[in-house]
Amino acid sequence: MDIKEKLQQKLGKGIVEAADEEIYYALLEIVKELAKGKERGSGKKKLYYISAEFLIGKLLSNNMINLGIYDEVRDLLAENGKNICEIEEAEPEPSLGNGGLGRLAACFLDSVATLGLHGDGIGLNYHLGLFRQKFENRCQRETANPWIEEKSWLTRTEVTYPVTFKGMTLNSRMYDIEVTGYNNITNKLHLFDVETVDEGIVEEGITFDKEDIARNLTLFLYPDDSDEDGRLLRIYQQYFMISNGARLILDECMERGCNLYDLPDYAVIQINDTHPTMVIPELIRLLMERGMDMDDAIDVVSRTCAYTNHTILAEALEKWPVEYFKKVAPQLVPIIEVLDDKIRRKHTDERVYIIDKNDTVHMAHIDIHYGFSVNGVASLHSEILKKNELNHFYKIYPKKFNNKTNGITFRRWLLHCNPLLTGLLDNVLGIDYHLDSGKLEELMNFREDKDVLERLLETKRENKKALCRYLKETQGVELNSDSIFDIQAKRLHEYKRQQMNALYVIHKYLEIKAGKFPAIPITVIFGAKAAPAYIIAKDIIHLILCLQEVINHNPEVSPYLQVVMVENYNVTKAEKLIPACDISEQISLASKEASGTGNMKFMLNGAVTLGTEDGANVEIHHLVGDDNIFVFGASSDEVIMHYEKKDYVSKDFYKRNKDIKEAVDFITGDEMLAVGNKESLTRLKQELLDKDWFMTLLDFKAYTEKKEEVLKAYENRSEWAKKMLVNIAKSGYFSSDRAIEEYNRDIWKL
Ligand code: H53
Repeated sequence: MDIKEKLQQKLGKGIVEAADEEIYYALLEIVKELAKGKERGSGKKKLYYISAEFLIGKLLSNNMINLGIYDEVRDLLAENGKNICEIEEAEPEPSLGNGGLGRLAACFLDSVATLGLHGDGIGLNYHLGLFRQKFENRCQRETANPWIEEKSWLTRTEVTYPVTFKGMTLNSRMYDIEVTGYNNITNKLHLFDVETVDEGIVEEGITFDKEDIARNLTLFLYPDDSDEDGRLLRIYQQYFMISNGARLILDECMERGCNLYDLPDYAVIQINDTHPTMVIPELIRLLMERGMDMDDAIDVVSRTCAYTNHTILAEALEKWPVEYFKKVAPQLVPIIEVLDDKIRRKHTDERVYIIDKNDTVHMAHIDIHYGFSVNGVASLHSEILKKNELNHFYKIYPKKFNNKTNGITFRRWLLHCNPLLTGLLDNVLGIDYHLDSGKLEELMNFREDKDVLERLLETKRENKKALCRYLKETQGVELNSDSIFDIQAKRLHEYKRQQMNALYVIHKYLEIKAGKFPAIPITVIFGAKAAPAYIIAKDIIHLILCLQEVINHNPEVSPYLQVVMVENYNVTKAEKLIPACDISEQISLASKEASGTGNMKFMLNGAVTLGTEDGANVEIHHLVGDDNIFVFGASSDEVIMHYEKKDYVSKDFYKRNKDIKEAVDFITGDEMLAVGNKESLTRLKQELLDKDWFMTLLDFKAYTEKKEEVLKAYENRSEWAKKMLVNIAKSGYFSSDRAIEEYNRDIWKL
C-alpha cells in the first residue's frame, strides 16, 4: 500500500476533508509503523547513552526525512491543499531537556542510528517536561508543559522493574520512542516512568508536593532544588533512572549471551554529565547481588562506563551530602564508601577523594576513577580540564582523558529547518553532503560565483521574512525583515552574558536618541529560559522585556533598533530563528562555555559569529579564518588568571568608562522604572556593580567595538555573502556524524 492509500485508510476520509490534527495523528501512526518495521541495530556490543535530558523536539518531520518519505508526503498534502508546516503545528513539543546537553543527546542518537551503530538512549519520561515559559508583566512565569497525548511517539512496553528506595518500592514502566537513522537502521530511546505518577497533583504553575515521590517522580525535569526536598527529589529521579537502566542493560546483555564477567564486551555505557553517575555503584551492587565478588564487579563496571564532562562551572558539578543517599537509596552508601576507601589507600591528594571531609560525595570523581574514559566536548574545554579543573586527576590517569568536539545533526539543523538553503546546496553541490558533511567544503569553489552568492543572500532574506511572519502570528510583534538579525538564543545564564548584549542594546538606544543612526536598522532577538529558582537570570529576562517595551515604543528609535524576546524558546523556535540569523551571538566569558552547539547550528545556516574565544568558537575561528568571524574579549588564560588572583573589580570599569556607566545606570533610570519592577532592576544593576562574576564589564568595550565592525561589514553585501558561504562550507566538521564516529573509534569500539 502506498502512503496515499495508507493515509486515506487511517483517516477514513479524503485528505482534503481531514483537519490538520487528524492528518497529524494519522501520519504519526504511519511513521511509527514504518519505523518499527526497519532494521534494528545488531552486533555483540551495544552502546547505552544514559542522560537526564533528551531534547528531541518534534519528531514527525524529522522521522519522515530520515525514513525518506518527507518529500512524497509534503507533495501529497500540497496536492490536497494542505501545508505540511501547518500539520506540524499540531504536534506537541516535549521539553525533555533544558539546553545543549539534552539537544546533544538527541543529535547523538540520530547519528548513532544514521551510522548503523547498535545503541539506545536511556532516560526518564517527564510528563510535564522542563516548563513552558510565559511572559507576564514582562517577567517569566512557568507553567507545566504536558506533551503525552493518547496517541504519541511513546510505545508502552512490558518491561517493568521494582525500584527500591528507603522505605518504599516503586514499580517502573519502560516506554520507547523509535529513533530513526537517516536512510539506515532504527534504534530506541527508552524512557522510564513510575507507574503511580499523577499529573493531578500539580497546583499553580509548576508547584506540587515535593515529598509525594510516588506521584511526582516523573513529572518535571530539574524540579526546583532551592530547598532540601527538591534536592532529594533529584536524587530519587537519578536513582530511578539509573537503577532501571542498569537492570535493562544487564538483562539485555545476558540475553545476548553475556556471563556478566565479560560485560565490557557486550555493553558500553556513556554517562552524559554526572546526573547518571549512580549507575556505577548501582551496577556494582547488582553484579554482587548476582554473585560476583566486589573487586571483580568494580573491575567489570570500570571497563564498561565512560564519562562525558560538559562543564567547569562549580555549581553544575554535582556534589551531594552522603546523608541524601542514606535517605533515598541507602543500599548505595556502603558501595560508595568502599569506592572512596580504595582511592584513599592509593592517593594522598584530598582533591581526588570521592567523599570529602564534609561528607559530601563528588559525583564526577566517581566517574573519573571508575570509568575508563573522560572526555571534554571541545578542544579548549578538554585542555582546561587537563590543565586546570581536573589536573589532579589528569596526573593520575593521563590516558583516560580525551576530547570529543560536539556536533549537530544536519538532518534537523539544515535539511529540516532550512529547506531553502538545502535546495540551493543540493542544486550547487548535489546531495552527497547529506551523509558526508565534509563535502560541504566544495562550496568553497563558488566563493567568487556571483550567482551563488546572490542566491545565498536571497535564501536568508526569505528566511527572515518567514521569521517575521511567525513572530507576528505568535507574539504579535512586527519586525523589519530588511534589518540585521542579531540573535542570541540559548539557556539564560550569567556566564553566557545575555546581560552584556542587553547593555549593548541600551548603548545603541542612547546613541540613536542622541542622533547617531546606524546605516542599516538592527533587530536584536533573544530566546532563553531561566531556571525557575535562578533569580538573577530572571532579572535579566525582565531587563530584556522592559527594553523591548521601551525601545519598540519609541517612534524615533524603533525604525533603527528593535528588540524582541521570543517566548518559550524551544527546539521548534530554534528551527525558525537559526535559518533567519545574520549575526550569531556567542559571547560567553572565555573558559566558561564548554562547547556550545548553537554556534554550530547558526554557522551551518550561514550566520556569521560574533564571539569570544570560548568553547567550540575557537574551532570555528580556526576553520573559517580571521576574515569570517568576529572575535573579541579576554582570553581564557586571562580570565582564569583573574579568578586565581581575585583581582577583577567590576566597579572600576563602571567608574572609568562613560559608556558603561551610562548603560548600567539606564537599567534603573526613569524610562525603565516606568515599565519595570524596581526591585528586580535594582538587584540586577547591583549585581553588575558588586559582583559581576562573569566579567561583563571587563569585555563590554571590546564587545561594542567589535559589534560596530560586524555591522559595518554587513553593509558590503557581496563580501558578507562570501563570509556566509565560507561559514557554511567549513561547518562540515561539526556534524554529529563526525563526533559519533570519533566516540566509536576511540571509546565505544562497537
Ligand atoms: O552542554 C553542551 C555544551 C554547553 C554546555 C551544556 C550543558 C548543559 O546544557 C547542561 C549542563 C551542563 O553541565 C552543560 O553548557 O557548552 O555545548 C553540550 O556539551
